[in-house]
Amino acid sequence: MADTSAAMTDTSTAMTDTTMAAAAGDTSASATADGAVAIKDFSFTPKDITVKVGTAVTWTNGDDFAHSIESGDGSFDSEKLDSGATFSHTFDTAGTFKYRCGIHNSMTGSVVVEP
Ligand SMILES: [Cu+2]
Repeated sequence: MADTSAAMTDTSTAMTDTTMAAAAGDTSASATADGAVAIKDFSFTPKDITVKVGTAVTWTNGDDFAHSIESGDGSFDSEKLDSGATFSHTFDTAGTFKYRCGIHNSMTGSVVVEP
């Protein structure tokens, strides 16, 4: 009898874990678990990325030219990123954060952080 009770408790725990795993790993959802933005051909891909609060977004410069990340509000600014360099920022506040390349101002993108 005691074993049955324990098994039921375990099932409940497992269901909770499954729900959390689905939320974090479901690539069909609009928000991604980890944010990755490629810098290539003078553009950010994806140009607009949606992540959950607490997610780190990493930019990787795939061009042969230096780029940088310059946020609109100064909350996340990178150094000059040479070819192959990366820059990460963890977004702890929900909202839409526009940014651009500090070297090529026509390169723009945004990070949408969902609560
Ligand atoms: Cu640039």
